[in-house]
Amino acid sequence: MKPSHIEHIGIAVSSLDEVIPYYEKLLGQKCYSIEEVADQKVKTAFFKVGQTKIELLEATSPDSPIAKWLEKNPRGGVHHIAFNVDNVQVALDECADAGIQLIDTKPRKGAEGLNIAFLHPKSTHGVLTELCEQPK
Ligand code: CMX
Repeated sequence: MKPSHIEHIGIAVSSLDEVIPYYEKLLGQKCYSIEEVADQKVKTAFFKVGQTKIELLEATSPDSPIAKWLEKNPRGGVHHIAFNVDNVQVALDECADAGIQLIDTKPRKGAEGLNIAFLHPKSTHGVLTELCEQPK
């Protein structure tokens, strides 16, 4: 697996409305998209810095991964890092062969129509890692 670039950095927040103005000021741009991803139980807000996006994540349900993470990290912060790969299924198979624990054994649909899959932080040295493939 050889990712082309960091697709996005996922940042967990308690409230998009509270945090979006900070990033708009910091990055000198308007948030270009807000999208709910029902499958992941999140609402996302996106910014772009070069090829890499900043993805703010708000929970849409108490059992969302973001709600659970915020219980332990109430101030919010970096939740995951996402790498862009050509083919998520091929990359997942390579990770499994290398003994990395997968959260998803098959790609799912994420925000912006990307194919996505997660690797478990217990086998990635504590960093929740996402693999992303652009829609064809
Ligand atoms: N980064 C690093 N470690 C994390 C973590 C994160 N984001 N989230 C949880 N963990 C750690 C916990 O600290 C805990 O470690 P310890 O056992 O040492 O205490 C361990 O993982 C288990 O955590 P948990 O609170 O019991 O949470 P769960 O097992 O229920 O779930 C995880 C953890 C990573 C499997 C789950 O959050 C998951 O499936 N994540 C992938 C999907 C996701 O995060 N979706 C939201 C983003 C969607 C998007 O980008 O569109």
